[in-house]
Amino acid sequence: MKKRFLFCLIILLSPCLTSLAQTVQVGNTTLTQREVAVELNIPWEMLWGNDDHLWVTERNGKVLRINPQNGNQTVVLDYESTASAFGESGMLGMAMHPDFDNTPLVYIVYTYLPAGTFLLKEKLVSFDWNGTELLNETVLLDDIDAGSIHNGSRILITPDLKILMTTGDTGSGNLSQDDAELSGKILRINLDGSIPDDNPTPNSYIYTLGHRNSQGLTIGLNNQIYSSEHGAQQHDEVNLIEAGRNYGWPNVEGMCDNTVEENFCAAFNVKEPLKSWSPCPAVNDLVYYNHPAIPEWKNSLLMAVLGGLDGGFERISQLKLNDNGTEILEENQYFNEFGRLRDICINPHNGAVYIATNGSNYPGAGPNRIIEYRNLNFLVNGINNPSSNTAKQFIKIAPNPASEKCQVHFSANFVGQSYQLISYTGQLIQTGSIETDNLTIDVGHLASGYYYVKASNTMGTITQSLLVK
Ligand SMILES: [Ca+2]
Ligand SMILES: [Ca+2]
Ligand SMILES: [Ca+2]
Repeated sequence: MKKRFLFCLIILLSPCLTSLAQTVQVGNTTLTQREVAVELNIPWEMLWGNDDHLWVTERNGKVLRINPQNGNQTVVLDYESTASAFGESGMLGMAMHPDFDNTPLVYIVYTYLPAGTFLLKEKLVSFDWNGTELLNETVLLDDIDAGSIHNGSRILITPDLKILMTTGDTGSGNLSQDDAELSGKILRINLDGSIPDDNPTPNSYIYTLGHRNSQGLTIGLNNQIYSSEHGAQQHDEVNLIEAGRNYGWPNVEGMCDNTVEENFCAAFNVKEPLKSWSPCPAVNDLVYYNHPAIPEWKNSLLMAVLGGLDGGFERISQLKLNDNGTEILEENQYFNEFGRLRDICINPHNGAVYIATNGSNYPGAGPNRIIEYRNLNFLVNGINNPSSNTAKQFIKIAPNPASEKCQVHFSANFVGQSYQLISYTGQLIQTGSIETDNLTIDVGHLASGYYYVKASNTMGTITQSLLVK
């Protein structure tokens, strides 16, 4: 059942960084919406970094580090010419070393064309973080077959310091059952790129097989691993991952529920999904939520859903688990008004969630945004909003929505820079210089719709949406 939820507009009385605040009700908990950033370029992976920033891969090859308070974004890696992005390929999953303070390594998967070839490949690498940028790329595992479709790839570092990495079948389903191929699998890899001694098959990276294209991977209670997986037309899946098991593709879709599938499942140790969906809504990132800030979501998987080939299923699904995490008890759906939802992450301090939108249609039209949902009544150390006053960079727009003129208030460090007003379809509407920290912009001549103001200074770039009515 789809759960309907209420939106209400809150007239903004307090000086915070968003001009439009909407709320969403989750049972007895009220979540307040806030736009963190707009104008991203197909945000693919978004995670909460140990440095309390959002880290985002853009599929076209950049890594951004975003201040969740004010949306300031800096490019910490620009691999647009290296990570070959076409179709579904490009820069994909990312994870940080669990002891990032002492071992500042960032792990990334991206696709590439080896010199002199036209055969796309995929590799897992690490970079050093020097506080400003990612550098010193180290290859851990490369030469994995890739394609314009079905490349996975989420990565997860488990408490025993192994990397789990999903790979896709590259459009060739027969690879998924072939234990000589790394495609269509979940791989388990030491942090230095070698094969763990305790993998299910000696001298093999393969941890599980029979996957089509898994693009969600997370860890829950008792270190249980869950993945989401795209089906073909029917049977998107969420799976509980067990070492050495076969997940069926391409011989089995969804449950083992016809004679041919039952025979295959019995012969090849197939693990059925915890849940499957038909027609495919295009399931993507998974995170495990267990924070007290949203009690209704405790012990749940939150799953970003892209919407399916023809759209219509875009949402975040809350999948409530049983106490030992082995069953999905119910599904509730939220946030279905932003288009394709690719990714979700959690602020571990205040329990807020961030969702990354991938625009209205495949494979990533704008607007690509990051939106926060937070229970403002949940206090961290008795304080409601400890860092909102420390934001040193901001753009505030009022009124918003606007129909004739609006005031755009920039933080003082933008004075002397220029701003851009851009439509959600990417058209540059106007530019101007920020001569004072408070500009009046005439929007009366603009077509109704969403726009955003963008400004940069030495601290980085920030954006703020504006609705013209
Ligand atoms: Ca994520
Ligand atoms: Ca399966
Ligand atoms: Ca089936």
